Amino acid sequence: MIDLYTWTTPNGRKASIMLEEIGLPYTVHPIDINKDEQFAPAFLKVSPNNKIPAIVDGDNNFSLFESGAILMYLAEKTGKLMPKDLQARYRVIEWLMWQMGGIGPMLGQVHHFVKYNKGKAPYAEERYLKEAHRLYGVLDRRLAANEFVGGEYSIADIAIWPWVSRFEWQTVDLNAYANVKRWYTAIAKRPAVQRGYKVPKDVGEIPMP
Ligand SMILES: N[C@@H](CCC(=O)N[C@@H](CS)C(=O)NCC(=O)O)C(=O)O
Repeated sequence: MIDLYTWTTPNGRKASIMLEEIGLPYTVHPIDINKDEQFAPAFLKVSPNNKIPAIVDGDNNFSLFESGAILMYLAEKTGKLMPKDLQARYRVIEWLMWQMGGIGPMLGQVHHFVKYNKGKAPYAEERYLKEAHRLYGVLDRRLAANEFVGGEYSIADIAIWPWVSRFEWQTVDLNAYANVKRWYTAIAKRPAVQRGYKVPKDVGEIPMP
């Protein structure tokens, strides 16, 4: 049994979608980051960086924070959603790192400046929107030649998809990125993704382009 500490955000949904995909039983502990629950001493024991998501694996009492590490751990534990072949595995890790270092932090800044603080910092809005569109272009070119970012559906797709699901917040028109739109729509139809999207609570349907 896995304990999952999460909230209704892209990083949180990576972990819940992964748990739904691999079919491991898990208990959800909502950490409401709008109420600063991420700073509670009990939560800091499993997530010293005071951010969600985090997990504790009841099989070995092992706790883990950082969504990319959680995806890799669960993939290795179950032998699912990560290729065995060395090069194929590192292709997936490459795109997972691209999400962790690029898509996540940059789109996070778009949410901050463009959605929540519009008009306050025009330079920041321009800078992060430009970077967002560059990243969408990179993803679109990758998906032009590959059904999923790593070839087969993998933890790299699970890491990227929840960030793309906020395309409306980012003022990004998915119709301008036909390959991303095809990939996004196909993943949105997966029952595990639909279940994982609604963890820890249902805040509405998956946005569709
Ligand atoms: N690199 C971390 C980022 C986690 C993260 O930024 N989580 C956000 C929600 S998406 C959070 O907990 N924010 C609370 C805060 O910043 O105090 C990961 O991928 O797990």
